[in-house]
Amino acid sequence: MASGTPTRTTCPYCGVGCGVLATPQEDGSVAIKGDEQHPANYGRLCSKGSALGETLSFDDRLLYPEVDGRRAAWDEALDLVARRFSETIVEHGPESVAIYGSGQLLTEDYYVANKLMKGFIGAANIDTNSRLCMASSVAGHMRAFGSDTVPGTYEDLEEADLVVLVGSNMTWCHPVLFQRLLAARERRGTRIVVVDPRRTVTAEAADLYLAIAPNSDVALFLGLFDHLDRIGLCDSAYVGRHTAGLGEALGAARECGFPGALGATRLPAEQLREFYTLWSRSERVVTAYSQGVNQSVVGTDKVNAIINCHLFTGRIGRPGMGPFSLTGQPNAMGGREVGGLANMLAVHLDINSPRHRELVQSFWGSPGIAERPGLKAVDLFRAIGEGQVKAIWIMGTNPADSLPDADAVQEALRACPFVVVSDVTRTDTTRHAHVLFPAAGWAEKSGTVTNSERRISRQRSFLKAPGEVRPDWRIICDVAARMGFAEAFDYRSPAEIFREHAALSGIANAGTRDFDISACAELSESAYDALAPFQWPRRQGDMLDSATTRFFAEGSFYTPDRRGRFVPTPVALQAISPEFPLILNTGRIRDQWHTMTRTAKTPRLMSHYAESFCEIHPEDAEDAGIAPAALVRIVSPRGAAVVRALVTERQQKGSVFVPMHWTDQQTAQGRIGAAVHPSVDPISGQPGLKLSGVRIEPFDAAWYGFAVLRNRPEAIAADYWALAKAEGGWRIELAGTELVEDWADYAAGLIGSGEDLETLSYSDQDQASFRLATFSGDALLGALFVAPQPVAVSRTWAVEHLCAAEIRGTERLRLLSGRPGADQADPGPIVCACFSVGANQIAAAVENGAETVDEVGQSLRAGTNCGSCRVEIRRLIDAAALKKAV
Ligand SMILES: Nc1nc2c(c(=O)[nH]1)N[C@H]1C(S)=C(S)[C@@H](COP(=O)(O)OP(=O)(O)OC[C@H]3O[C@@H](n4cnc5c(=O)[nH]c(N)nc54)[C@H](O)[C@@H]3O)O[C@H]1N2
Ligand SMILES: Nc1nc2c(c(=O)[nH]1)N[C@H]1C(S)=C(S)[C@@H](COP(=O)(O)OP(=O)(O)OC[C@H]3O[C@@H](n4cnc5c(=O)[nH]c(N)nc54)[C@H](O)[C@@H]3O)O[C@H]1N2
Ligand code: SF4
Ligand SMILES: [Mo]
Repeated sequence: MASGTPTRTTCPYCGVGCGVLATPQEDGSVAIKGDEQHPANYGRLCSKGSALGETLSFDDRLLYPEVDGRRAAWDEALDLVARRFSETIVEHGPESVAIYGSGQLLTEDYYVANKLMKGFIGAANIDTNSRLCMASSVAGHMRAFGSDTVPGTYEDLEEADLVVLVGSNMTWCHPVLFQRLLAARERRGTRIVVVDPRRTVTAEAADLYLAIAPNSDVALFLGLFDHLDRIGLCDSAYVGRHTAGLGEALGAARECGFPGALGATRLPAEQLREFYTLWSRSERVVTAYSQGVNQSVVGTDKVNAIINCHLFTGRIGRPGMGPFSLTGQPNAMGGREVGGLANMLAVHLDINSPRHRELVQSFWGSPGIAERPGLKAVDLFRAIGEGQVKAIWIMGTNPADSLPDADAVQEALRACPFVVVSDVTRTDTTRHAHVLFPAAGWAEKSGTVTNSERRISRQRSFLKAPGEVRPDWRIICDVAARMGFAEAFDYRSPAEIFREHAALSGIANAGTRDFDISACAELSESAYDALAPFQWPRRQGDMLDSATTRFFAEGSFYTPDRRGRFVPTPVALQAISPEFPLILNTGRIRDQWHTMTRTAKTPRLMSHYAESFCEIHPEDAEDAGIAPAALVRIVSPRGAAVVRALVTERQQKGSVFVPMHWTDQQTAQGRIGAAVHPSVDPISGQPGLKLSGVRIEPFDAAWYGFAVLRNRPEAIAADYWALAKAEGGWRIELAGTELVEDWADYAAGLIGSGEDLETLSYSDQDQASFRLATFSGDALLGALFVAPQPVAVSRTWAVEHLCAAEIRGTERLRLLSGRPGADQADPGPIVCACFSVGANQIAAAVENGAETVDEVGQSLRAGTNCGSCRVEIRRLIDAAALKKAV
């Protein structure tokens, strides 16, 4: 841990699972670099990974346990949780308590949480946010393969001739893997097809973009299946030897056929034909998919519709081909391995099998084992609301924002007799906690995670834990011990837990189950410390440096007859009520991670989008009377949210898109989860987070405001606000439905006041135009701009004043006028977060002759680090070229 020594660890964000070198510096900061030896990223990092060092401050960390909102000793908090859980179980049975975990826990944390609930409490009410993320992929894999197996590897994306990205905004969500794909395209001319109802940056990088109607993926792939059959592309040797169930599945495909696919997807016929031809002619094809597939009420069918086409052509498990589920969270895969979902057991054993239950029970030496699946996330929170579940322990996830019908979730938590939350910081969920456990964060804890290609990597601590925080595995074991299970939870290190997990994976396995890492069952502490990234399986006797692994090229599925299954997937379209006629689609943006508890701490990552927004097609905006950059209210039968309108043709008519990220911590009414419907896929239990019926209406603003502030305001008096960290302070967007009487007074409340401060202000007759800047000595303390329409002040330029040591004379007046002078360039909205390069700077570089993304990079460095803004830079170059042409 000495300063200057890099620690090899793994990025805590997405499922790409990049290796990171973290080096603590003398001044207390941490230098972050990509690990060139890690096979996921070979040294690259994206904007979020690169900014990890800026998220490690302790300022808003939870440092001590709390009971009912007051600081408590560990013993008191642990005793209370153990006692309340035990009492609730005695009084109401084991199914009256629950754990809600996360794909962001480490495998070792996850393993002990699952062991406690299924093996010692004896019920299966442990579910996780992976239910919102990977459940449909898991269910689709189980139906087709008999196991939750991702057959391929990242190299397949580089060795394919065609990569189809279905419901994946890979440029922003799996950026480093996407850069690997683009590099492969440079080398071998890979064709990329993107299937997404929304024209994303990924769609713009594609060779063919299919803007399908929302949720029509099943029909798209049924049409493909039918096409493959018609042109005789069945690999009959593979199908005959290794699969079952073709007849019925093919029946469904024939029933749909080309006309069915055409009708459902609403694509032009020639585009559909082009896609089918491309797919059929490319033996090396990878169909990679993410939440546009999983987060649907027909998500499992989408997965199987894709897998069917690969089984039919035998294009699976060989280099450069296969279906590929892109995992979201850093350890969603590890969570599945330990059996963290309510319908799984452990190490890919089946909770419904008495033999498997008996294996696990005797291995654990547990008093009784869960005999049936527990409640899945959406049902679990409903059961809390209805009073069936009376004690819940939430770890490493923020359901008050991220579950659908999020207001009902908060109601349920409010009504629940006993809520425990383990987190690193305060969130919308922690405000409901009776007991709050301060968890060690990324930099302070050790263990393992598994990425999208089944690669297990070490996470290693490199900072001393602050305050009294403890790693999650330790907290769980401490509670388990106090519940009377001390012996079974007597672990001294994560290595000990990992060994047990590895040993369990080998029990009665002998190749009958995919997940087997029993070669690691005897790892010493030092071997665990030094463990290099490896892919499973690693069976007993396997070499520690065994080559890349793939599954199913020669069949050997994990069904009872070892045959893969075709699954019939009939077309089912979701009805939309006329009262809520627009489809609300939700998802991610490049620089934020989920509910922003870490990424919102860095100004760099807040500069790409500083507030939430709703992408609306121009015609829908006009129909609803919503002007660009105005505020829009999104209303569903469940709840509502208010965000900025982003009117754009990238959005197809009839749908709107809102990022999932913003919470009550950053904005007034921006929790989009409140408007999202809780309907789920009946097979996987995964909610259809990409499709909710809504209507949109203008937010009736009497005034709009924008302010830059040195200090975070204590209270914000506005019907709408969105606060973001900026270099040197904060920036805030404001709006109100009623005019403010005294703007100077209002500004003082926001910025601060005092005799030693100097204030300049300007106001108009109309009561809705006002500007004010307050200076403390030579430096800016804050500035407020108010207007009857959305405030037209360059945000980047205004924010820069917070860092200026000295602002005097005309510069002060210019700031008040809200316009940069001729000698001061306005960088424009930030495009490249790594080097803070704005759109205007890029436009100027293009004006000065830069014609390609690389040339822009040469003059500004933009796009030369993580590369995830390169598509946006391309878009700006094209726009400038178009402007020149007309
Ligand atoms: N920057 C960033 N990266 C992340 C995360 C993050 O929070 N921020 N989170 C990580 C996690 S946990 C996950 S799960 C992944 C998610 O990664 P992705 O799945 O790539 O991201 P999303 O934005 O959720 O959704 C992907 C796309 O699905 C599209 N879509 C919506 N409906 C449909 C449909 O019916 N059919 C099709 N084909 N597409 C549809 C949406 O328009 C959207 O562009 O990202 C991971 N990476
Ligand atoms: N509308 C809509 N909703 C969605 C989605 C969507 O696309 N649309 N996507 C869904 C998906 S795919 C996902 S994965 C979820 C993600 O949703 P969440 O899991 O709710 O989101 P996070 O913000 O990642 O929450 C992680 C929490 O763990 C805390 N934390 C970080 N490290 C640690 C640690 O080591 N220990 C502990 N105990 N806590 C820690 C963080 O501070 C944070 O509060 O959201 C889902 N919800
Ligand atoms: S792509 Fe980015 S977020 Fe994902 S693991 Fe790599 S550095 Fe982290
Ligand atoms: Mo996810």
